[in-house]
Amino acid sequence: MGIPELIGPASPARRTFLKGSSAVALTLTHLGGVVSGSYVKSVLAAERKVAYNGTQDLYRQIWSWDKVTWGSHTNACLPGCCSFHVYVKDGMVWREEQAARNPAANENYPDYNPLGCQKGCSFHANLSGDHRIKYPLRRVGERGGAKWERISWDEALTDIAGAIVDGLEEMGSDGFLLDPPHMHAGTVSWSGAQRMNALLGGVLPDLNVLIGDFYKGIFDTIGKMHTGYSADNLFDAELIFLTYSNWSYTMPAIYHFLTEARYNGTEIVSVSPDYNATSITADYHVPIKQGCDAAFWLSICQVMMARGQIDQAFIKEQTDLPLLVRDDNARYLRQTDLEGSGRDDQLYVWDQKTGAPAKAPRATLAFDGDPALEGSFEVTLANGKKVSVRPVYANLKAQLDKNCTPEQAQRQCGVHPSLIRKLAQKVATKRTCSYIGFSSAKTYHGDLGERALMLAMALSGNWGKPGTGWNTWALPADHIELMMLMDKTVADGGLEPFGQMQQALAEKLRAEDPEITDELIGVAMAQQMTTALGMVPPAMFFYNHCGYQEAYDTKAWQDPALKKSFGEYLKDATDAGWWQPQHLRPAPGKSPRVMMITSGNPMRRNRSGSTLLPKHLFPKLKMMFAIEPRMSASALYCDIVLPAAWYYEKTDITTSDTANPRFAFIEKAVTPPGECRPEWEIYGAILKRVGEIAAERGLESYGDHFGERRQYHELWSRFTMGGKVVSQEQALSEMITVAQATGILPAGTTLESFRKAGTLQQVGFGNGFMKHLVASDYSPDKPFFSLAWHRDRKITYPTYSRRAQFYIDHPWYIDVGEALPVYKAPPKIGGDHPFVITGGHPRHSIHSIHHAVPQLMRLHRAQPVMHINDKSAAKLGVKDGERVRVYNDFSDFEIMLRTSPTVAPEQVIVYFWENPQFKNWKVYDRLLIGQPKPLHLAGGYEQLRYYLFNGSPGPSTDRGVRVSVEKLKNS
Ligand code: MD1
Repeated sequence: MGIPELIGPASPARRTFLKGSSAVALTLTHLGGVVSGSYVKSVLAAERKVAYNGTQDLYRQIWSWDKVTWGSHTNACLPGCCSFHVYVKDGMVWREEQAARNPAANENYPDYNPLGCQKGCSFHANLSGDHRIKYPLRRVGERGGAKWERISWDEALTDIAGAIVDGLEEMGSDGFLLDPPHMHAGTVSWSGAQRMNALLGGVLPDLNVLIGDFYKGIFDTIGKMHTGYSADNLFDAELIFLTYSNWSYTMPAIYHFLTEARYNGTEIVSVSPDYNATSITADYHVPIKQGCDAAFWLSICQVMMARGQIDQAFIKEQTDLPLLVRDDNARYLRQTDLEGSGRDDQLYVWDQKTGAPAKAPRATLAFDGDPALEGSFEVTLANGKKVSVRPVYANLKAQLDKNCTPEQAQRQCGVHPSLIRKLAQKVATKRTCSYIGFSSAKTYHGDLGERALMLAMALSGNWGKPGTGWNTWALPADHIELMMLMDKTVADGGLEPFGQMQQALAEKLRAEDPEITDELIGVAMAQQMTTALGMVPPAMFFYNHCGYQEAYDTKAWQDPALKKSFGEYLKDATDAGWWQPQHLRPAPGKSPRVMMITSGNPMRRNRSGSTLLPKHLFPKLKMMFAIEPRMSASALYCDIVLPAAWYYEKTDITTSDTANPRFAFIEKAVTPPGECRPEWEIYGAILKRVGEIAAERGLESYGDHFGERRQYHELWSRFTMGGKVVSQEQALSEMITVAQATGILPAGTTLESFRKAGTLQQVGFGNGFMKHLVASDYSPDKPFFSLAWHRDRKITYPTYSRRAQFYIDHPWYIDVGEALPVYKAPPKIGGDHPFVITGGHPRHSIHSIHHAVPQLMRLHRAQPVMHINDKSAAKLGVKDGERVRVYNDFSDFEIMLRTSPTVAPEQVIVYFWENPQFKNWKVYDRLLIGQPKPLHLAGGYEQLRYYLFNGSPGPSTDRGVRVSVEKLKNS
């Protein structure tokens, strides 16, 4: 307990017990929103005494506590890390409220208080809801039949471990599948699940790519996507673009920074097809057609370039826009072209000082010549051939003038040319900051939109300085990642092998390329780690193992410029060696036999998962089990469900993110109900039993995907670092030790000092690759923004050209016409249907867990709804509150309509809901398909490479899927 001074007064001196009084009953019932239901029941049943001297005593009663502890919620919310006070009485959490202890960076900026939203403020109701799982359960009857028997932990562990041993014996380590956990279960659990998988050698589809949070366009442009800024950086912006996002729904805890920025005269532009809840308070709403953002941004660029309103110095130094491209083959001019030997990735600019081609430096962005941006030049190649070359800028300008004027853009994206010209003027002259919402990463051509937006930011010099940039997500994560892989505790030298490995790798890579950067070495380390964790690109896993072939290979649902199907491109890319066996697991001929679900909900989150997984993946599984605090849509399909402790029932910390760079402590405020256990201890118990069962069967080892043998008896001792990290608190303590050793938390931080502090500001991004990716010094007393090292220290970018790269001369990109950012009409995924479906994270829930909270259900219709334009609904003959069938060529579902003029005429919106909330559990995701873009299989080019959370096709492009809507006969 960290904050004893906040404990309320002890029981009131005067106790009057009013047995069964109707006055008490009435008042307590009215307090039901803040006092837990079971408390009210126990008073009414006369089991509990209440002091009563009038209604004021009842209110006093709810302000008197046995203890107040620190709490927060690790429900994969961004930015998260909202520190709460949790109020406990009689062993139950009654309420929580924001601790509001988040100081401003310095006196020139607003503070972060109160930090926390309605979901956090009502979380306690989840702990005792009907959906809570308290005991191990075993399926009775069919999978998904929702019939259970209660079993002991011993029986459950024996069944699960037995199946794991069977799977490992039959398939080797490919027999174990970890459905990628999200952060919901907490930082310790998140590490623990992946640690368990790494030890078993199992397969782990990449979470970030799977859920659709990988921003491919940003990655293509600067060679990385993990960038961001702290929320107070917005205070330095003069112009803020919110695109693909709806902050008043998804960022309530930091929304105030937007309104505070406006006191400075900052203008806010909301780019969105619907006039969403954030557009209402913006200065400009850009009503864009869904998925057509590239047209808008390219015409902004066209206007800026035509007016000459560009930051020449910035683009010459930081970007590839001055690099020379050959007219004859559309490829960069290379050293191998000019000299007949040398580096393929040594590229050139035309130096106006010397009137000759000059090598674009690869070791630094600094260049003392003056690169041309326009013009055509003749160069003689090593073979004597003369070719003409032009800077990327010249080609880009010609392309934009031809295809991307505001009038053309209006036809493509629906935005009026006068608005485009007005906003182009602002971008060119103002300190501009963007927030690119996660829906961009879930849109088929979202990458083109991102590349186009970044081009506008480059032309205006809007990154790497205060009040600029864009946000994806970046977090200091060394402590989490190392806890997945460390063999020993820090005290026993557990960090040393990583230092040695990093050094060895750096020496090897520097020998191959003396100009390699620390950032690229970090990426190479991350690639090693990815393989060690068994992480695989999810689109290929879905394609090969989960029945997605037919959907992905439907050419009509792909960009028409693609000549082949997804499967054919995958084959070509694999033959080229871009995808290796470690990426394509389970190996051909092998199948997973056991799937562990912990802190994830694949039946809801995998697009079309509820249609395809039960048909294609589940039959291959001899055991699927979930570790869950509540009965989720996926747990409902499992063979065994293990009860997990939830927030306030286990000690943990949250994970800091750029937007809110601090960590919150979560205390074990109450004992978990029934037989719930923290996940770390569950993983350990499973591995222990695996070892025991193997020994009983006389088995020593099994084969892994590296061709090595793994010893059964070592699994538990390695998981627990030699028996030293067995409990949740031991694991957290070790994680905090790593965090302070790697420069993420203040030196000397311990479990106890953190518990006392309740919340701690990060001190840095650690020593790992994240530090290089964000590429800026972090200081707790200043707002944070990314990419300053590139701008100020001239450190190169981790791309093929070593610059921010708008021209990708990979043959596949050239072939499909995406070498430069271009506008392409969205493909008709799902068929030729009149509406595009969009979605987003809902106002009243973070992912699926708050849907059942009574206080929140009172704020919405307590059942799934689809938002539709009122005139569109009228044309269909449907009214608000009526039910419709939504369908496309792939699947269908039924839902209630909610009409609103704020929705675009051709759009329908469904925010998150969970499967059992739909008739026959037919969740809306079942027709979303998640068509990956085959171009994203391209590799063999510096930034077109895979490592954890990055660099592979997203099986999650659900925004903009086509649907039809029809009134249900008996609606
Ligand atoms: P996930 O959340 O993790 O399965 O899905 C995450 C996902 O929703 C995200 S982050 C994105 S970006 C994505 N967005 C998205 C979209 O915008 N549109 C559409 N159509 N689809 C989308 N799909 C994904 P979810 O569903 O909340 O399930 C998490 C499960 O974790 C459980 N849980 C816990 N489990 C354990 N063991 N311990 C805990 O402490 C704990 N807390 C929560 C939770 O009950 C739920 O079933």
